Amino acid sequence: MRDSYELWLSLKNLNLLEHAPKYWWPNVGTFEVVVGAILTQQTKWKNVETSLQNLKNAKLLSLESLSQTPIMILEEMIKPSGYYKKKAKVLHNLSYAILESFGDFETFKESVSREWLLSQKGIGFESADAILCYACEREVMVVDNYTNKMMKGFGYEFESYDDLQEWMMRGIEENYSEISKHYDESVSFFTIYSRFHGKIVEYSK
Ligand code: 39A
Repeated sequence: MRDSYELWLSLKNLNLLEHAPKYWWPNVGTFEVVVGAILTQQTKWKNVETSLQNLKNAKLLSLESLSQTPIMILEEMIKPSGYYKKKAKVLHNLSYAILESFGDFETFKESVSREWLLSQKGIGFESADAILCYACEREVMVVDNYTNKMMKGFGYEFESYDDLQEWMMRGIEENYSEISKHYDESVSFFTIYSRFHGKIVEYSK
């Protein structure tokens, strides 16, 4: 494989996202994605869906509620997605920090930086980029263990998360005109990156 465009093309031909939401992650652009990005660490997506539903049923799936609800209650709600004590603290602290630094979710979406996210306890590269891409609709591609494993299978090894991400995004940027031929209307990098990551996850599963 020469570049990430070749991988994109092979995966695109498999129609892996036929039944998925437009940008693969459900409810893109909402606070729910921030919560999902934390809960999905080291667990299956099915478990994340159960925890999200618990929070929704209890009317706790909002910035204000998560920052005010006692951590013990959050722990009960998110138990299905594992590491619930750590994740409840991260969710509580992150919600509080978003409100304190940005005032509301819309302002957070428009102005948060990767550096700000990475400076929050419990947020690593993958969670930060998932929030930037799927919650804030930025032109960022998430790379994860699945991406790393897949690339290893093709004989590529990367020294860091950022090196792998740079390689994945460069192949798309350099072949944008070829990629755009697969779409009727002009396609955004946000659309390509959000779906490309989704295709890698769905294929790997
Ligand atoms: N591992 C995952 C997922 N698997 C997922 N979906 C399926 C929809 N999302 C959104 C995040 N992480």
